[in-house]
Amino acid sequence: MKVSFVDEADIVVESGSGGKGSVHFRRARFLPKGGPDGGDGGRGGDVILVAQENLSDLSDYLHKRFFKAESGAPGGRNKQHGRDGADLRLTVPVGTQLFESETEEMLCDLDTPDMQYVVVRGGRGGKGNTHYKNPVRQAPRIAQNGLPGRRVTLHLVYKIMADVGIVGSPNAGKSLFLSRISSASAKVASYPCTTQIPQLGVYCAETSDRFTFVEVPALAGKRDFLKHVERTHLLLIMIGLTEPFREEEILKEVQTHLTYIMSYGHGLIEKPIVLVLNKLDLLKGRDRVALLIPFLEGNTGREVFPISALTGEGVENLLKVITRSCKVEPE
Ligand SMILES: Nc1nc2c(ncn2[C@@H]2O[C@H](COP(=O)(O)OP(=O)(O)OP(=O)(O)O)[C@@H](O)[C@H]2O)c(=O)[nH]1
Ligand SMILES: [Mg+2]
Repeated sequence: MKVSFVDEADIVVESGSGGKGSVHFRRARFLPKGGPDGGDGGRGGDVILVAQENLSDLSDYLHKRFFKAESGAPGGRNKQHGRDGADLRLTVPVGTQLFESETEEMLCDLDTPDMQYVVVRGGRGGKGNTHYKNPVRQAPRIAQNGLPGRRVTLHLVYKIMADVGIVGSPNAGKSLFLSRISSASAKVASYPCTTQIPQLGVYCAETSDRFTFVEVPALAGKRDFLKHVERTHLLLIMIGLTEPFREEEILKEVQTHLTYIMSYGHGLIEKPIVLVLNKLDLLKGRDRVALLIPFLEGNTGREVFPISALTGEGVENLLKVITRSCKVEPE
């Protein structure tokens, strides 16, 4: 199982320089003073970032930080054009945003597979001396240098592409729920904060629609993982119910999550958010849950769904609501 997850990286990219134009004169037998025939230099390579589907984080950019495209070759004799430098294509996971570090401006959001962005264009090749011949200058000894490549420092931020975000309390049963509805194999364990990095699972509905769920580490975690639910259509806040519980304490727990989501900003609090009370199977009677639901709904204005990730009770109903909500609000 992958234990590290790199969702931000800083890299420096540089396009290739253009090749030099050539100073050369035609040489042939019986032609002592041939005219200029120096070719142009080749164009430098571009640096292009490409969104690739099978990548799951930015760990490729953890150690190597500097990337340069190939420069163009110089022009040659006989008007030979120098070879163009090869473009440098750097792959990043789908969902990576590119920022120019200096200005903090977002250059591109690579949010669809195979989407590309040319960060810097290669320098133009220099002109060979053939271009400088004119009626008064028959033997130009000058040519142009290629233009230098451009260097840019980029800040990359990977934000997972998913339809539904699962946040909530440690040990609430988020991973068990995820593995119940998808083929994800997120580790499930009876201690808090088992999940240290975001976990993805794809739920295939009967209608053959597919929805991607992401579990982010419980909010008690050290790092801020909420960026990975920014792109979702819907958030689940999951709470594990264990007896004995007090209604006010559950409400407080829910409000802590809502406050955290609100203070994160980025419009998260405006998304549809539903509350999921898990571990229903552990409760002796259902009477108190029947009272807890309207109590929470009344105090938070959010819909509440009781489920058991273990037995599956209530899960189907919850999934119906989720799929409906995701289909109504496609981005
Ligand atoms: N009885 C019962 N146990 C559950 C249920 N859901 C989860 N559990 C148990 O609760 C513990 C925590 O489950 P996880 O799925 O790891 O919880 P989590 O929310 O992902 O936890 P962290 O990743 O550590 O925050 C495990 O021992 C699960 O077996 C449930 O519906 N009923
Ligand atoms: Mg977990």
